Amino acid sequence: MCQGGKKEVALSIPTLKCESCGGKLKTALEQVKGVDGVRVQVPEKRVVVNFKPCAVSEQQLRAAVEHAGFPVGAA
Ligand SMILES: [Cu+2]
Repeated sequence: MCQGGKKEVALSIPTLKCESCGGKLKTALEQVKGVDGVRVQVPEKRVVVNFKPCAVSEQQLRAAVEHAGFPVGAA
């Protein structure tokens, strides 16, 4: 059972420089089970992810971003 809500996290992506990178990142995150929504904000160099914390952890989201080739920055 997957109950108990939704969470939102903003990850800082220092190497996010254009919409093309953003598209790749969005696609990678949308494939992760438990992810409900992805908003890529290129000017702010960050991605905001809505997810179900019972299905996927913030750590797993970071790993997915890094696996896609984008190191996650601090805060
Ligand atoms: Cu790019």
